[in-house]
Amino acid sequence: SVSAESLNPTSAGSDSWAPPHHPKSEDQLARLKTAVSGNFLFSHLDDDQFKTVLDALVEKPIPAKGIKVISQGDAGDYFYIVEKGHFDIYINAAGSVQPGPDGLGNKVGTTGPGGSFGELALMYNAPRAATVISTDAKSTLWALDRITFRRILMDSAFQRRRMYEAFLEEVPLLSSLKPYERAKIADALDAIKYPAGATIISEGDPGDAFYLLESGEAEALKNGVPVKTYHRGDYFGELALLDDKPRAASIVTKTDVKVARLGRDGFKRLLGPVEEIMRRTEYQVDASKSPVSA
Ligand code: 1OR
Repeated sequence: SVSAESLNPTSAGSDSWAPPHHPKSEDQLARLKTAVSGNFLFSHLDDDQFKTVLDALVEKPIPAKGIKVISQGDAGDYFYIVEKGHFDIYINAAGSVQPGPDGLGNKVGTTGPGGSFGELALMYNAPRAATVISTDAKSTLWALDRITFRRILMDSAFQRRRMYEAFLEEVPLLSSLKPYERAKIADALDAIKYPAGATIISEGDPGDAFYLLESGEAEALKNGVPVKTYHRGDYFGELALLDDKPRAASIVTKTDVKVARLGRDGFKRLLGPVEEIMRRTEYQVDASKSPVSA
């Protein structure tokens, strides 16, 4: 309720700031909900926060390809969520003649539906780190103003990025990724704790998530027989997601365990660059030797 909100110092009601409210049609609301459903920065919001952010977002049609939504070096004003269309990201290294269209620099990435960009300048009060340009004839973005972003979305994103930064740097699988790519993974992770003797994955089940082991020890069992032990920095649960197969083994904890869980969507979207590494460590189906050990 309104009165309860104004008593809560962390909520939007504690000072003169009132979040913007941009009314939306049913159609807009439905499209917006779909666009944010795949965005990890939204998955940790409570109902009130979620509603505040939905109200504050503004639809921004991008009517052509080649439109610069963000220019590197500018001050940050909005954070953007992609509903439709694709956008290329360019980074111009200071002080050199730049390749790319209009000397924009090197293309460092692309983002599309469900993705987002423009958070860095708002989080760090820094100039825009990259230029972002539309590549489709028609795109649709949703823009969130800087203040609502900072008040509602930023805390959890910051905490998560900071919490996981050191750990993700230590994970051998992710060592080839850029820090920014690891930050995006941090946004998408959920921390889960298990006591000793718990089953994290059951052989034969369909796969819905990938796991990084943060602390403790777990083992993989095939038909009840231990085949592999996992420690900090190891990962499991990738096979069922890579090839849409049932879980090939059970994973059971040997001690208290903390894992970072990445859902199927995040796995597909964020771990593409290391897919080959995961496939290279493919397990021997032939059980004459003990399977891959760490
Ligand atoms: P911003 O507010 O600085 C530009 O505005 C946005 O481009 C930035 O937030 C990010 O949301 C997005 N490095 C920096 N910014 C990137 C990168 C990136 N990719 C997307 N953005 N990369 C590192 C390159 C060394 C690319 C990593 C794949």
